[in-house]
Amino acid sequence: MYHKLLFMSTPIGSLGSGLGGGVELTISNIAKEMLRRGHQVKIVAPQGSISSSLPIKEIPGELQIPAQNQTRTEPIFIPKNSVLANMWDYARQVQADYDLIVNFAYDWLPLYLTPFFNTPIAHLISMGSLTDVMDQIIEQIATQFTGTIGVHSQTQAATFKLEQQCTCLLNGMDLSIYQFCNQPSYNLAWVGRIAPEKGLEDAVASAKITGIPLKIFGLKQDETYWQKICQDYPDAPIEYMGFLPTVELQQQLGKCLALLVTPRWVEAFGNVAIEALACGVPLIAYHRGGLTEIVQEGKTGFLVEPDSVQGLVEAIKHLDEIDRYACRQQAETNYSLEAMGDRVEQWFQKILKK
Ligand code: HBI
Repeated sequence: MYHKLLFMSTPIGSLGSGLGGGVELTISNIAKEMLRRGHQVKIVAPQGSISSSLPIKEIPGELQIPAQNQTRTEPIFIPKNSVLANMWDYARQVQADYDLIVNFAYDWLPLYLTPFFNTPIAHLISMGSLTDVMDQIIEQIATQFTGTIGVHSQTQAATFKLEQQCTCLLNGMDLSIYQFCNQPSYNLAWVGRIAPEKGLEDAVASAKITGIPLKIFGLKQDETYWQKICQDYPDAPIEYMGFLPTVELQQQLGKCLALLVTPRWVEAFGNVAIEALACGVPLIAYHRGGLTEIVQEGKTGFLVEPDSVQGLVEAIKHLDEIDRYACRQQAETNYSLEAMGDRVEQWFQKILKK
């Protein structure tokens, strides 16, 4: 059974700009996998979106502000000539040509518009609870249109009090890009946007205490935050490796003893953790957010008490108990494009059957 699918991208940046963060990868991975399975896919995204192989309809207009920059009680902001509004006006016009519209934006408008459309709309919610206005509309649509809300983890769903009323999709990526490495060199890894909610300072502190060099990969999003870490830990053995394309990142990451995952907030999932597992790299993560559903304690890594540097240091001492190949196997079993494609296809079928 083949479907005609309209994918509505994030309005905070054009596809390929990196502004959309993890959701850019999620959209292209799911689109590629649905096309491979014989479905038709069209992606609607802000002007300037590029993709080598995916059919994109570019929409002009003012970008939306990132939800994580908003306070919990702030109202919705819709700028003049909003690209979000323009994207959904396009969807309204072409909806009859599609069996299902899939929304990847973490925004109020697409959710609010659901009852106004004839074509069913599925919403993949990409982050945990951030603002009251989003919580309210997500819970309302989850109740009114059961089964149409998708999430990446149960922990994320719990931040909206959605445990039963949503479909948990985990995530998935093209594992053929990630090479398994069984001979690590003597250093730890940390990967992510360098920003306060990611808790990099704890990984740096663990490197200082253990004396194991720490390689840091990712976009320096907050320069002052980075400077403060360098001032607070002047003699920590750290090396900033830059924001690398996936092929280079996985080459470097694969050679590390472990990936330290130190989030201060509830990460909906943990794409970088899957990338590490795919290379055979064990995880040492705070017991918080989506990571708690990824790390297989003692088998593919360790979960430690949140915000405890001592917990990280303790876990690092037990790394030789982990079989690196078990990490690769977990990625292949749960997080391949194939496995993710099955979960997404089942989600779509369930909605279309209604
Ligand atoms: N903020 N307003 C808004 N809309 C989005 O779609 C959005 C966002 N912030 C972050 C984001 N999407 C993605 O980078 C994460 O969900 C992965």
